[in-house]
Amino acid sequence: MNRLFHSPLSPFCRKVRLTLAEKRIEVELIEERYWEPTPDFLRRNPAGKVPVLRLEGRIMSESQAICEYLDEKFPEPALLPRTPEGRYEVRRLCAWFDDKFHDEVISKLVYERVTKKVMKQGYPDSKNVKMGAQKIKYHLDYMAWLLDQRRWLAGDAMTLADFTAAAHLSCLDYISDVDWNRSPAVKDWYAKVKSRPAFRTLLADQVPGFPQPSHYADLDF
Ligand SMILES: N[C@@H](CCC(=O)N[C@@H](CS)C(=O)NCC(=O)O)C(=O)O
Repeated sequence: MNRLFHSPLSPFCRKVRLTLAEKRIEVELIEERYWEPTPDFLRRNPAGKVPVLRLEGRIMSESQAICEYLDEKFPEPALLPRTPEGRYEVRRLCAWFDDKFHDEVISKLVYERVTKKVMKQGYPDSKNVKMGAQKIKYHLDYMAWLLDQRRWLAGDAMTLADFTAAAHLSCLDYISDVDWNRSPAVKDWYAKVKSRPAFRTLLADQVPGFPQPSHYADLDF
């Protein structure tokens, strides 16, 4: 049985879930409390991080490596362009969201508001929350600037860059931390990604102690 060891509000896990679903690869989702690592979990990934994918007997970690592997192994529908230039731009934007966006926004909002509580690590630090709420504006404006020139984030076709960005934004949307009125272009883009069948798995998520807001699963938000 194929399995994804994951955590519901991890953007890295969400990016892999979107890629698997887009390629119609069925997996059993197993929730991993990565902050209380078991010997089995560390055997699967000595780095002690989720996601971990078990696919056809192979154990894999690191979301970008997993998604690129899946795209090579199951080429349709393609999530990376054919040209080196196109692939470069997708990888650049995946790194933008997985590194910069994660550090400046996710770790300041999702970590402070949700992860800390789940891990019993105390209360949100309001300085960090304020900083994250400030920084997300810059990122939404950058996305709006990209979408002013392109149909999708990395070009004229939907790619892994869109799934990566949407995976991160969807975690924030779960805690109502995205101002969708800031840019109609970003809102339209998110609506397009959100309405794909692959997105359904994310819309069904329920995090104990954090009820899903009503707009979260609404395709007409
Ligand atoms: N570069 C990794 C990052 C994965 C990651 O940081 N996952 C977090 C959950 S969102 C985690 O497992 N953190 C545990 C730790 O850092 O010890 C990837 O893309 O898969």
